[in-house]
Amino acid sequence: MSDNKINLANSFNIIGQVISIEPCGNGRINKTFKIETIDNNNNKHEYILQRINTNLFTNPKLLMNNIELVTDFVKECATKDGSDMDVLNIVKTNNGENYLEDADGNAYRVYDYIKNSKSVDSCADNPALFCECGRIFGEFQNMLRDFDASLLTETIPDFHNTQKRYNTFIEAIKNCKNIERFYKAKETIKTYMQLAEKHHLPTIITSKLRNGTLPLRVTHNDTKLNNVAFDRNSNRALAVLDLDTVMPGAVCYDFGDAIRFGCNTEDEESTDFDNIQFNENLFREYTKGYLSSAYNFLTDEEIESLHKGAMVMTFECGMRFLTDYLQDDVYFGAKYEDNNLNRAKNQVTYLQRLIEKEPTMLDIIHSELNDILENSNNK
Ligand code: GN1
Ligand code: MG
Repeated sequence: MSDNKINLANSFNIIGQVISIEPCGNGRINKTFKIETIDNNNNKHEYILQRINTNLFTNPKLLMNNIELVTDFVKECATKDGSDMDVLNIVKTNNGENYLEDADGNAYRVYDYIKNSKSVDSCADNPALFCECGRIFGEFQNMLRDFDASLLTETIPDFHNTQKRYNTFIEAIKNCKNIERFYKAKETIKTYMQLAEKHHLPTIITSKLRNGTLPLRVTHNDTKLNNVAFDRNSNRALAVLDLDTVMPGAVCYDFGDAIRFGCNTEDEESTDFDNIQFNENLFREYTKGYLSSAYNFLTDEEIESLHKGAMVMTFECGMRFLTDYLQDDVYFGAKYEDNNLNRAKNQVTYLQRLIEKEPTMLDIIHSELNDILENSNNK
């Protein structure tokens, strides 16, 4: 534990003496640590310390302003609705700021650690966890229904504008200076381009947002399973984490990104492409949980768009990995030379499985919705 980190932790309004600061979580963007402290009465306290990636989030002030607005709003909703949802709580600096900028321009923030919580990267062995994950993301969207989106800064403009992402991808292909990488990626690039054209993936959601078929809402935009805190004992979903990308968006982005990450039988980092399948059972669980808390505010068009969101988010994320590969890993970074190419191959293999399962996904969505409607009518 370096003195620097201890000093950093002590610049925030934490209780007690720091006893440990350890790296935690699997986020790709920010660096995350868990702080443990002990107070004079021997009580332990836990916090999360994060270094904000200011290469992407170039304006941490506006980013933290967004997070403060959203967490305050959700806290109020949870109290009003009698919900047991826990909400990230920003620990202010000793000067009362919601983040700290050091002399080198690095930005840090601290949250209370969600009490008695754990995070999970897969729920293949415990499908009920994924139902919980869906329920809490549905509830989160539901709470943000009346939030005034004009108060939010777009922290990363056009984050899920798949059409723009596609244009950037095409530009990256044209401008790629790394010839070796270009040739290694050629077949994968071709597959992405063919699927884009055949299934209209770059425009299928963006065009519906533009013409008003799908409403623009406030969404989370990064709904990976590991962005939910679960109760260590009961496995109930306690809180939604990683609020950096809460921005205007389509509900199917959130549904879709959760399915992209959670229903792939292989991890995002896996290179065992032949083993990549769509886990139908987990899809049913997520859909059940999500619709239970979201069905009463979704429009028919939104319900019909959910499975498309899974395809579009997988396409988009894979394409972002591939773009990054062509641009020498400037965004996501890489643990080894072809990491981003392999991530892109993983995603495109999974995308093909999702496309095959389109009718199955739609059937499950309809049957889960019918069950919920029947149950609510019988009450
Ligand atoms: C990043 O930070 P993390 O790991 O939750 C990325 C997401 C990608 C994801 C892929 C701000 O999320 O958009 O889907 O990696 N977040 C940002 O694993 O770009
Ligand atoms: Mg995250």
